[in-house]
Amino acid sequence: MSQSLNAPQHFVNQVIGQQSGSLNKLMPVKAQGYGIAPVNIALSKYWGKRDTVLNLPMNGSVSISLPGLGTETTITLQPTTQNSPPPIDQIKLNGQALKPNNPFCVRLSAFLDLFRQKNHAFYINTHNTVPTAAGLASSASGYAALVLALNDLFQWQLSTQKLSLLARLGSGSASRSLYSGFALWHKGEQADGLDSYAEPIDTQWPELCVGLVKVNVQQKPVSSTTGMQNTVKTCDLYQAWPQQAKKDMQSILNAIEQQDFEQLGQTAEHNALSMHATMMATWPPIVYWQPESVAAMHTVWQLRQQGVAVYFTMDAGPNLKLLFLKTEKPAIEQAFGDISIIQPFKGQS
Ligand code: 2P0
Repeated sequence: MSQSLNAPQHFVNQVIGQQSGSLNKLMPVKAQGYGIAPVNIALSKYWGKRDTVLNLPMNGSVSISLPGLGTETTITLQPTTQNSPPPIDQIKLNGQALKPNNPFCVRLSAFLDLFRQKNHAFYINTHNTVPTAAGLASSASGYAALVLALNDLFQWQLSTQKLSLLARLGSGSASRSLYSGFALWHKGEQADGLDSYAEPIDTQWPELCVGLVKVNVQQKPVSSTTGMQNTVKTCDLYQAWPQQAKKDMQSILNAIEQQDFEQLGQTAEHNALSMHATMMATWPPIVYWQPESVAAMHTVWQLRQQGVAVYFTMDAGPNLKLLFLKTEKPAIEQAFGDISIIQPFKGQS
């Protein structure tokens, strides 16, 4: 492998099996590639990178995917001529053509550079069924769907584990969105990043419900990527995070295995609040919460005092995700009114 390749390109070539002198893996085999992937909610969170170039996390994480919420993407190669100027991708998001200098396009095109022959431009048509950048993890489903679409376009026929590695390079949490149900993203130990991928956890939990409390679906003020880098750099409390994250991840895995809801809920809520504590102790401070977020937390705590087993988790945004079992659905609906309730394993038992 050439020494002149940058690290992400070398990583991609290793994963897709691109070797100099061998079959070109970046020649499309089909006219169009297609991919669809769900969003996922982390029960024990990813916050902080140990390698920002290969997008390697400081800690492992565990998630649950939400069926019916996610991203659907098609990708086509644009016709180009030999002497045409450098390629510019055309990107449509939710039916709207975006300008190439839109930050969404800049990030996507930089990722696509890893899969591009020099004069190739792509046409991407992507639809989210969750509000973009609203703390509902559309980048996770987005990069997972894109990698599936690339796998289809180029007919690599990669294992889901390898697709998870590629999705991770686009967005860390995307590594977990290749799966339905529970997924475990391994932190990995190797410097080359080839052991940091997600795997499915083969356990169903049909009674488990996730409630989406939408406080605000506007673009978040600080991206996760920037936020976690500032946390790693400036937050003294963060030193304690990787160890707690490891312990919480094990506790969540045990709770899933034992179907112990109290343990799952308690650990997930404590883990989320601990992550937010490191965000708040970052400089400049990162506070994703809004007054309505705190009000919703108090409602959850009051419900628990009344004997309703409900817990929450929160990501890089103001919205709460409630965790409860199906038996508590009427109490949750009464307290929160019009919230979306998803049963991740409904129909799969
Ligand atoms: C998670 N989040 O585990 C955590 C909890 C947000 C808070 O993964 O820089 O968009 O693209 O790797 O994956 C969001 O971070 O960040 C995230 P990048 P990503 O779900």
